[in-house]
Amino acid sequence: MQLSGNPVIVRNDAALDFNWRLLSPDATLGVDFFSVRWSGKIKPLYSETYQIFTTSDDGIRVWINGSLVIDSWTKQSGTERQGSITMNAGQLYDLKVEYYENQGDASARLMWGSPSQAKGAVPSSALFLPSSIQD
Ligand SMILES: [Ca+2]
Repeated sequence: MQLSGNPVIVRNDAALDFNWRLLSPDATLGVDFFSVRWSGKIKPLYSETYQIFTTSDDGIRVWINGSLVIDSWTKQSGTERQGSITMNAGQLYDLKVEYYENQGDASARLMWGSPSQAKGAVPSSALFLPSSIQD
C-alpha cells in the first residue's frame, strides 16, 4: 500500500484492464498485499472534457498531467470511481495510475468517455510508454 522499495517486476502493459481474481499480475508476486504503479502517456481523440473511470479491487488513484483525477486509496470490492479532466485532441498527457490489492479478489480497469466518445476501456492505441515521442 506504500509502494515502497524497489519494484519486484518491471514490465510494459498495452492497456490497463485486468481482473486477476484471486491471483496477482505475476507468479513471483504473492496474491495479496501487492501494489502496481503504471506510468505512461494518454492521448485523447477529441478536445473536450473527458470522464475518467476506474473499477478496482482494492485501492486506486489516477493522475493525468499531474492532476489527481481519481483518489480512491481504500479497501473496496470492484468499485467504480469517476473523475474528469479537459484535454486536447492528439496531445500526449502524462498518466500515472497507482493500485494496491489488500486481500481476496484483485482487479484494476481504466476507462474513459466524453461527449464524442462512448464510455469504455482506454484502448492500447491511446496509451504510450513514458518515453514515447509523438509522431
Ligand atoms: Ca481485494
